[in-house]
Amino acid sequence: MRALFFYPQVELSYRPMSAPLGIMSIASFLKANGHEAFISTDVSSAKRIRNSIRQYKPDIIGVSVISFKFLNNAVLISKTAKKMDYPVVWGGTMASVIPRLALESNVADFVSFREGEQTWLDMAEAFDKNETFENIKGLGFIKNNVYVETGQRDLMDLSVLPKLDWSLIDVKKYFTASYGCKRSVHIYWSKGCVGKCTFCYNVDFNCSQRRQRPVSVLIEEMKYLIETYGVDGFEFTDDLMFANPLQLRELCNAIIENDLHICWTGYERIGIINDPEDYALLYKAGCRCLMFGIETGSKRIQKNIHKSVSEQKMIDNITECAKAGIIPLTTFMMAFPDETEDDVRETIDLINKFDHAIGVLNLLTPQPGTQIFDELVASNRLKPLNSLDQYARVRWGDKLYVNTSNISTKELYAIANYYSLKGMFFKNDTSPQKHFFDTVKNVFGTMLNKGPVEFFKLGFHIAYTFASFFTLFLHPKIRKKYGLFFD
Ligand code: B12
Ligand code: SF4
Repeated sequence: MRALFFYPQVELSYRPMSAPLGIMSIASFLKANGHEAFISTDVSSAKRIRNSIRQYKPDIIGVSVISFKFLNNAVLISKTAKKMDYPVVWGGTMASVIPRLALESNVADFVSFREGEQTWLDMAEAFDKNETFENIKGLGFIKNNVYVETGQRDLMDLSVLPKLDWSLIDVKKYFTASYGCKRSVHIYWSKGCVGKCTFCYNVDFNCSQRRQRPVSVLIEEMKYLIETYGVDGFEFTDDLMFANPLQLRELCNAIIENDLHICWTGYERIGIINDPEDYALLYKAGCRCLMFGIETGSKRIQKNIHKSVSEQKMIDNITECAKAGIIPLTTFMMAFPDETEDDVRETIDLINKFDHAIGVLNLLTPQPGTQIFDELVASNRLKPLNSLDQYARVRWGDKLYVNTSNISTKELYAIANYYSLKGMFFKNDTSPQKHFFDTVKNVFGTMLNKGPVEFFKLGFHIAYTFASFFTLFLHPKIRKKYGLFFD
């Protein structure tokens, strides 16, 4: 079977997209098992999509829909492919949580749930034998106007996966400048996280489990990227880099022993790396930034969202991380259901305690497929959207889509704007100015690559977003109430 996978584009995104790791993994697995697979990212118009389909002459088309911002382009790809009479399969983190909408809108013939490697291999084998897909686990489809799901698949043992085949994409297109390196690409070692946070996709999508690829496979892949494309850094997309210190030592020692000389970033949980020597080892292996999802300073909210961590552990871990020379990036959230002024003040107090860490504050966007979303729907506080178009219009993360906290939306925006500005200009001892100028350089580099029309659209979007941060100064009372001042 010949499969062609499309990776949709996100409108108005200044960040270079990450390499399409999900469909690369599926395509590499298919190829290793004797099938043909290709990836197209040439998706900016129906004409280009048609050209890709004509070029690769696939038997079946897959579309990766990993976040809501992909939706408009994913719909264009699917409609174009279906007009040419190709069967279309949607998959990815977002497709998995709204399968019926995709199927009922007639943009997909099948939706594949959760990880797609084994499901695609089963589909390829069924295709070659001229059999139906209807008995293959992990799929949703509509038959005789009735929605059918074929049952959940077990999570895969990642050691059976081959090395990712990076020749499937134009690697240089995905280079970003990141914490000390100029040609960094996204990569993954593990899938999933052991956490049970009520706002996170992991609990359902990865059944709160973390699985990893063999370190030898990862190192081989990194070496190949360094030697073939001159890659000098990696951004790990793993939700939880290390579930225990042994995993940390295994990876760091392998990087050091293989003389990779790279810099890299990753996501970690508070309370797992406690030994200063482990932070020193991380630095020696090239780790330059670790992102810690702290979320809230309120014990009450911590309990509600199933993410309880002691404040002393947070302070200890972040201090040790910074001492080792690794930038600790701390992320916080506000606008949780029933969050009160006191909860918000506790979070602000906590952010202010980490003056050697870069703090990012996001407002909660309840996502389908998470416990928080289901609870809000069950209690009639949130209405699920009922079309792909509505989902595509939500400004995920940028604007509040629903506010179920006890704080006014105006106050939440003011606090979020304050931390956005603080993160950019008013920083501390980890050289945020450099961080800011690196970001500006990245943004302009990416904008210039997009061509004149996108350049102006994107320029306007960035200027608008940037200007909106300054609306903070229109609210002196809120600034005074929460102490939102710059030193
Ligand atoms: C890298 C990343 C980004 C990057 C780049 C994203 C991009 N568009 O290229 C950045 C940082 C820019 C980003 C931004 C955002 N992201 Co993001 N991101 C990720 C991250 C960390 C890694 C994705 C990845 O490569 N995973 C590794 C591969 C191997 O796994 P995978 O992609 O899931 O693929 C597997 C399956 O999904 C499935 N599959 C995937 N594609 C397909 C296709 C077919 C046809 C089939 C059958 C199966 C299939 O099989 C694959 C192999 O097992 C994920 C979390 C995660 N760890 O996955 C979040 C994640 C995808 N992001 C998410 C979100 C919400 C966002 C934002 C909207 C956040 C915001 N508020 O702005 C923005 C969206 C902007 C955008 N540009 O898309 C959510 C999506 C949730 C959801 N249910 O839709 C995730 C899951 C994070 C989370 N904690 O909730 N993101
Ligand atoms: S710790 Fe992070 S990745 Fe893990 S479940 Fe919680 S929010 Fe998700």
